[in-house]
Parts: sequence; C-alpha cells; structure tokens
Amino acid sequence: MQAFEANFDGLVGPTHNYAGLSFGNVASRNNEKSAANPKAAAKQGLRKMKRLADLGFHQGVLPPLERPSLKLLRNVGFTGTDAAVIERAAAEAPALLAAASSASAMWTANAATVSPSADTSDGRVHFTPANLSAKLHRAIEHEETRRSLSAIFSDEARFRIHHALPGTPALGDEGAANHTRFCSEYGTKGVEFFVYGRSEYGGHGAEPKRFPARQTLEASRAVARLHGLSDDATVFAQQLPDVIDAGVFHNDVIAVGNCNTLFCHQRAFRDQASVYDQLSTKLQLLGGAFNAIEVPEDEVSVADAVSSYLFNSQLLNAPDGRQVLVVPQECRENARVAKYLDSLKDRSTSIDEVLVFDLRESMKNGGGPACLRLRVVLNAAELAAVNPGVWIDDALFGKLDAWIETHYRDRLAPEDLADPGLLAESRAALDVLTGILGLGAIYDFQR
Ligand code: SUG
Repeated sequence: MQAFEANFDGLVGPTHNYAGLSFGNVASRNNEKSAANPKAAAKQGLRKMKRLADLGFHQGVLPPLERPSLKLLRNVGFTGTDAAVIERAAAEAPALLAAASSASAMWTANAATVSPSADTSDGRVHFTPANLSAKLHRAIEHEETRRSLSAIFSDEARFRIHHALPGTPALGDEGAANHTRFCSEYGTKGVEFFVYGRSEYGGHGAEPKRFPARQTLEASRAVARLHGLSDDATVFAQQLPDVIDAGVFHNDVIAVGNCNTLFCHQRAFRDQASVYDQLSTKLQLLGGAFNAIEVPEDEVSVADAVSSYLFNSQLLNAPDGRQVLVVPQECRENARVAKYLDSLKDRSTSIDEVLVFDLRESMKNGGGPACLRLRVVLNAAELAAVNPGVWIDDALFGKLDAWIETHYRDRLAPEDLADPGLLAESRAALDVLTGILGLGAIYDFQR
C-alpha cells in the first residue's frame, strides 16, 4: 500500500529560554543563562515547516505544552494562588521554576517512538510517548504530549497511543531521537532500528563516564514489544560510550536514516560493521538494499558533528524522487562540514540536494532540524484520519505567524521566569492556539 512520511514539527512555546538544564548536551550548557528570543525561535521553526510544506512534503505541527507547569510546582510543595506559587518558586527554588518553564516539548523527536502500520502486529500506527526520565524538565512532558497526540490521532481503529514506560533509570526512553526505520518504500514492512546508550541489566560496564546515557536497551526492547514488532525486523545497537561523552546525547546527533539509507558518522555505534550487517541482512529479507553513507573521522570529527549538527539533519524524499538533506546554518559555518557538504555532488551518494535553515534559537539549546520533528509514516486512509487542523498550508502559516507576532515576547532572560505575567500570557496564547488548530480542550487550564 502506498504511504507517505509526514513530519510533525513542534511549535516553539512562548517560554522558550536558556536555562542550562541538560547536562550532557553541550549547547544547552554553553548558552546557560543567556537571553532567548521566543518570537524569533517560533518564527524560525515555523518558516522551516512552511518551506518544506511548499516543497510538497506532508508537514504538520504539534502544539506547545502549557508552561510554566503549575502542576510540577504544586507537586513539589508550592501552594497558594498561581502567582504566589511562581513567586515562591522563583525565590526558593529557581532551578525548579526553570524546569517547570522549559519549552522543551518543541523537540518533538523526543515526543514519542512511532511505528507505521506496515510494521505492527495489529496493523495500527503505534505511538509510545517517551518518558524522558533523564531530565526533570523533560520527564514532565509525556502526559500532556499523549493528550496532544490523542487529539490529533484520535481514530482508535487506526492509531494506538500507549502510555509512556515507567519513568525510572532502567527504562529511560527518549523516543524517536533514538529510533530509525529502514524500508524500500514507506508503505511496505520495514526494519526498525533502536539505538540505546546503556543497558541496566546487561551492560557489563560499557557506559559513558562523563555524561549520562539517556536511553536503555530495556526501554528500546519494551517499545518494540508494545508496538508488536517482529524479531526478524528489528535491530538494537549501542552508541559508542565515548561519543556520548563527547556530547552525542541522542543518536540523532550522529546518525539519520531514510528509506534504505543511513547517513552517519564513522564513530556512531559499537561494532559498527556488525550493525550494518544486521540492517543489511534484515532489510534484504524484506526485499530492500541497505545503503550506508558513512562520514569518516578524518573529514568530519565527532566534535565537528556535535557543534554543527550535520547529522541532526532531515533526510527526506522529495515528491520528484530526489533525496534532500535539511541541515542547520551552523553546518555552513564549520569549514570541514561545509567542505563535506559541498563535496556531496561529486560523490556517488544518494543525497541529491542540501537545504540550509536558520534555527539558531533552537540550536542554542541543542535542537537542530531533526530534533524539531516527529516522523509519522501514514497510508492514505491514515492520512485522512489525522485531525486536519494541524497540516501546514498558506492559511495555517499565516494564522500561526500572526499569532506568534501577537503573543510572544522577543526577549526572555532567566530572571523573567519569575514574572507571573508570563503564565497569563502563555495561557492566553495557548487558548487562542487551540481554536486555530481545532484540537479541543487539550490544556489543563481549559478544563
Ligand atoms: O533534551 N535541550 C533538549 C534538546 C533535545 C534535542 N533533541 C534531539 N536530539 N532529538 C534536551 O537536551 C535544553 C533546555 C535548557 O537548557 O534550557 C534542552 O532541554
């Protein structure tokens, strides 16, 4: 059956800021406590969506979550009116207020792991929201994310939205950022590739030493089981521990896949040759030919990959059949990475074109083009069952652009999180947004 890959980008929320919350994510730490521009951030993300929609890609949008999260602040003991809760948190526990205020749900590659219906035992598209248990500001996302996904993919005959795995170190799950699917065509059964950083019960000491590994093998296997994937069509691979220590906190910082192609760094996985063999053998059983485009360390180092986000790119099949690589501006600013990209036209790879985007506001928190999108492969009937209000077209772009212009600040510094007015502004904005997207009452304050 014919199917398409749709990309659902996270709309950057009104509280976008730099709080240095993600130890192990180099950009987040480097920009800690600098002032952010939420309006520019949201517009940069929206412009990416619009340009890809204009090029003929199926492009949807996922709404931001309500931030600051009063639920978190009340759960950790702050009481009184909403304004009093924020003022007390700002005075007594600014780090908790920062966690409650993060707009981190914009990185929808971490929203969930998604398996297309061609791969699952019950023939439905399966979603498992990621528990993101490694970081407090992210661990509070999954219930609200599930609510948004359920409002968008509401047809239970076609879509199965699981609950997140229990949020505990043994089952740390970061969603699609550590998951890729290989296939010959989107609509036929594919090989699902799960990448983890450590194993809770069978790791035998192979773990990073400096930075945390956020995803466990146990979580990856649990998601594959929940989705009803078959053993002959799944591959599990471990990241090299020392690249996590170099800042590769998710696999999508060092590898990206599309159809039969894996574009990755030479130092992405343990036993990389055996990983390629497994992918190749399993894809061949399904009639596909695996193709790895590996970038050697002596052309682009792991440090170059981390600072430029070369592999946090989107590899997309354009409607005319060409394969397009969507990279952030920072790739042009790193001489070695720019040279590699320029050389692509002279190499016989399957990448036909490179598109460059300014996503600087998101990049300063460690979120490139691939972080900002959740891929969902859908056949025609599934595509028709998606809540139609989330597809980006000229009309929705215009409405969202005007909405951002009206409701977003152009400067948000760490001290501004103490302002209870930000909550009121954010709620007013999200209330209008639910009307624009037609999703019903998805936020707690609307209930
Ligand atoms: O989880 N940054 C996010 C970036 C997520 C990128 N996603 C993918 N690679 N798919 C994270 O580390 C920083 C927030 C702050 O410091 O204010 C943050 O959460």
